[in-house]
Formats: sequence, structure tokens, C-alpha cells
Amino acid sequence: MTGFTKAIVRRPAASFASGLTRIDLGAPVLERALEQHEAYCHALASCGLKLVRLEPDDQHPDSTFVEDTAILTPRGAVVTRPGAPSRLGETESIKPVLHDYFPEVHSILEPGTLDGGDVCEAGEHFFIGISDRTNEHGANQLARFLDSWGYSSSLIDIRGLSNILHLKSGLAYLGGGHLMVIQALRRREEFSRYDLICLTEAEEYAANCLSINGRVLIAAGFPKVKEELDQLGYKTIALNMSEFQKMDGGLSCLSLRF
Ligand code: CIR
Repeated sequence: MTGFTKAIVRRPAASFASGLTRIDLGAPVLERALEQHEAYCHALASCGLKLVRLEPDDQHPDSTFVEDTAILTPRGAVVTRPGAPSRLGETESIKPVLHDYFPEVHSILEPGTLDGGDVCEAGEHFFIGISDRTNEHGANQLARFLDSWGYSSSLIDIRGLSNILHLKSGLAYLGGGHLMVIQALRRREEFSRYDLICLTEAEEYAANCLSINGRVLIAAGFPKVKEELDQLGYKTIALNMSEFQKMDGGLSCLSLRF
């Protein structure tokens, strides 16, 4: 998507290494995570975004993954209800910030759960993943808010895919009808009218990339996908994400763009 002017970010807290993860890559090093986060913020700024920086939240080790706490659209915002109990409290500090920028702010309510990482905006259409974090109540509540703003949506069940935490761990919309997908999602009927860029299994972590104002932020260390994007004419910015990958997070998770 193009046309973003701002991004909400939150530095990793001192408790970062105590967050949730299913990844067996060892413990993250806080100092490195802070450096990588700063480089990420610098990249967002170089794409023309003004940063809204939230205070680190030591009570919530996963709070640097701000994307999971809200869905932002040009027509309104929705505060989520994260599916992991340890992350439920993260939304409290997001709400007042959203009210500063959005005239209409809705919330996902119990029994709904929804993580922002399961929501992939593709122009006027939104793909909503049903996952271990996002349930059908949460997805349907979001679909109704989106519908009231004139957007369409479809639900994508990813519960059978053990290699991705969220839908956007395996899917990214780059604009112009281009969808980046992992192998396990490439044959889904819902994506059949898009031009697919399919990742090799070895490079699947790179699926979580971020298209911002004509640039594409991608994780460093995945040469095939970088080359393919370069050949398609995308201007890429590669960022070292090693410490966030250890905590099951990717590029999109670290910000809320609007
Ligand atoms: C979690 O398991 O909730 C965090 N450690 C990682 C969240 C990543 N967020 C995202 O993909 N949107």
C-alpha cells in the first residue's frame, strides 16, 4: 500500500527475551534487538514516515510487536483483542494514541480474539487469518467494521499450517496486484486473481515484508527474494531482523502504519 505518513513504534522492553516464541533459534540479545529496532525506525523515516514512539512497556515483553494491537485503515481504526493471554493488556496504551489520530475507533470484544498480524490489507480488500491467535468471532467482528467502511474481506484459515504464527508471517501485499506468498498458501483460491511471488522454503521468513511509499522493507539474508524483487523493479531496503525472528516476529509486526 502507498500513501502512509506515520507509524507507531515501541522499543523492545528490558523484558523482551521473556516474550512468547515457538522458534528454536536461542535467546535474543536485547542490545542487538535495540540496534535492529533503531535501524528499522530509521528505514521507516527514510520512507517518509513520521514516527509516533510509545514508551517501552516492561510489563508486556511482546509489546514491541505493536502491529498485533490494532488494525488501521484510512477510514477508521480497530483496537484488537490479542489471542495470547499475556498480550491482552497491550491494547490499553494503544487506545488513547489511536483516538488522537482516528475519528472512529472500534474494539474487538470478548469472545473475539484478533491479532493484527493476521490481517493483510490488499487495497480495498482485507484477508483475515483464522489462526491460533485469531478466532472466528474476532475475524467476523473485524469484517463487519471493515464492511461498514466500504471494504471487503475474506477469511483464510491457517490453523493447519504449523510453520506460521500469523497470516502475515506467510503473506504480504506489495501493491499493484502483487502478493508475496509462502508455498503452503500459493494454491489458495482466494489468491488466484493476484500475481504471486512465491518464496522458496528456505526463504519463507522473508514473506513478512513491508511495502511503504514505493519501497519494500525486507529481512536481510534472503538473496533470492531480494533479487526477484529487484528484477520486478521494487526498491528494497534489507534489514537485519535476527533478534525479532528469534521471538517469532517479523518486519510488519514492529509498527502500525497509517
Ligand atoms: C508473539 O508470539 O505474540 C510474539 N512473540 C511475536 C508476535 C509477532 N507479531 C506478528 O507477527 N504480527
